Amino acid sequence: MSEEHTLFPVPARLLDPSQCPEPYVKSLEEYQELYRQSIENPDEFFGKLATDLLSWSKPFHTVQHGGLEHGDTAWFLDGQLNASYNCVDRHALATPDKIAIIYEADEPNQSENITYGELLRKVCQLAGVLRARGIRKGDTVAIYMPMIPEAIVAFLACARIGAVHSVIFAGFSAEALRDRVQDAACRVVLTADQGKRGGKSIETKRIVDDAVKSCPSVETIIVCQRTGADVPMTPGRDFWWNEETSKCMNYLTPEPMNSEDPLFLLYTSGSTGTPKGVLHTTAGYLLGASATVKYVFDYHPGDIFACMADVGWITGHSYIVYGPLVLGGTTVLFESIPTYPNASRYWELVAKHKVTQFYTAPTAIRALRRLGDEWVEGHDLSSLRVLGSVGEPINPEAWHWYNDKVGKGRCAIVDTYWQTETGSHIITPLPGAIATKAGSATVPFFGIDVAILDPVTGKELVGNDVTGVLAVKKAWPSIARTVYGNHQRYLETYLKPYPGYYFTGDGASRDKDGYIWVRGRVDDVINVSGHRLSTAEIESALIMHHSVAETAVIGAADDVTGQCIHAFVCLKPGVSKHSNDLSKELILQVRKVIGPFASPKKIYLVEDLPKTRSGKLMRRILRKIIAGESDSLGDISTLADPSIVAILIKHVENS
Ligand code: 6R9
Repeated sequence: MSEEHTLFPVPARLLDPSQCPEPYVKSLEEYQELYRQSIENPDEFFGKLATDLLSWSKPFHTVQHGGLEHGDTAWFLDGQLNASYNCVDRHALATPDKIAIIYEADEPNQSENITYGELLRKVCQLAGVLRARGIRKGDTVAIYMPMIPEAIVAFLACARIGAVHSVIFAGFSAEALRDRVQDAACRVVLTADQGKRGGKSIETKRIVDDAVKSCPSVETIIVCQRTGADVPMTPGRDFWWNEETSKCMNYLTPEPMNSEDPLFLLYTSGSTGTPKGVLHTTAGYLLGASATVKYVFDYHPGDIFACMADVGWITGHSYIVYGPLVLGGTTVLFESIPTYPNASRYWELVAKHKVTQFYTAPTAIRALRRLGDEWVEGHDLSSLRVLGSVGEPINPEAWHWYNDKVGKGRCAIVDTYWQTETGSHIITPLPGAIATKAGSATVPFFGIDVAILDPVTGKELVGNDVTGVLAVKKAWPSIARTVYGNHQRYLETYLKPYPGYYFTGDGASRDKDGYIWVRGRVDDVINVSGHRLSTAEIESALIMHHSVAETAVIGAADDVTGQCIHAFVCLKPGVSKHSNDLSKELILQVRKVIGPFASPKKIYLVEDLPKTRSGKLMRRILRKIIAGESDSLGDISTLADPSIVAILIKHVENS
């Protein structure tokens, strides 16, 4: 039977009160009733949720205003709150000795626990440093840090004083960092001397130094000592984290923020070459992140939540930092990689810290599955209740392996579909309520009015058994409010393609049982190991190389990384294709401009690219050639030079 027809019921163990805490939502009927309320009466539903989950220094009067039609969504108007108060103070007051962060360092024997009491002091002190450097509400602060507890402290210190943080994934190159710091005119960069990952050192501070050479907005760099390496410090600009924080008071009053005040920016890739700073605001975002930790991960007091993402991506923002901490939970911060020192690392981590919710990406699951079951066997994984997947569609083989070998058939698998722009999960099962299917993100979360649209007419495809593009009909609390400095781009990317809807950029089907299957991007965004990249961004990196005349980047299927990058490159006249190192140089070029995670897997040095007579590149043809579907290229008569196709096919076959 195909995966589409096989339903996996909620594991009986989760509904047995002698084995597990009672799930917040316990049956399909209960989910359906709550979902109905959330759609029919969102003011009441989200008004109550926001009062239950968040602490307000001034209550809100209006639950929601504006929406998708005009791109002016606003939630919890007139309310005031502070994210760091919600994540730290109130828990530090109630349970100061409770562990907030379990830091699982690169070397397994260097773990460290941080209590809510300690976290409050660290956050206040760093907030004091930022204040002393002149940072005020609304200023932008860049965070370029390895996966160490101070990274979380950095998020919360910014939030405490109302500064807008912009975290840049520490795998980005100096040039990529520079562009993002410039775009938001960040005044401070919070960083570390070096990073540590899989036993290797990363020259974090040197990358920052390189980047800020052309960032006149940067006045201050605060450097945390991760390894104690000797790094250059520029007097008057660079300061040691510990020296500065030790001069600050243990307490600093949190700045009261309006619900709609910005909390952070996070750059993500779209269809064009320049990344956009997606902006999230305070109350709606915090509500989305915490409500999904509560309901989607069924997080109960005492649970140990382990999200394996990097804090540099949205998954880290919502499910390492804000979601678990708003709930007063314990979050695991994992600095290493799944295969260091060996492929049991994840499972040792689960056993050591008695993890209850574990969250990773299909690419990691596939890579570990390939290495063999022996790495999972023999570890005590009995604490696990919920296993999450995120970042890309999960293929059934990986889903089954996760369910059988890791979950032993006793855990709920939650395949959570969402995006940087959605802030929190929008399509996902709930552990105690929704039977799953291998590869389907299943059903919409509360308040998400999902629509599948005909891509051409934009008409909503109602009923089941339909395929089209995935959209949402109504604004929800954690939807991004704008693109930093470019509201027009926000409207054009998300709201104008299908007026009245939020457009996700993904294709999807709703099967005959009403389950949603997300198929992947329908735009020029590619997904490599769950990292979102735009083809245009990689193309513009390649074109900066002096030998390159023209290029076309394509996402090709890959067994481990989901997609990988193939680049077709036409060289400038006079440049020899046979220079041995040119392909290597081009790969280095991409690493330099974007970062190692964007490296092309294959480079084809070709004479020409398939273009229409009007000069439009036909990527579809390149995609088909790479997929080995040269026999179904479709109509190629519109090409300026159809003979190029046979040449390209030969080229790809021979390489
Ligand atoms: C959270 C995150 C978003 C894109 C999204 C889609 C893909 C994420 C998925 C999934 C199928 C899932 N995606 N989760 N596709 N099933 N469970 O990854 O955010 O980096 O912005 O990427 O990732 O294509 O549009 P982001």
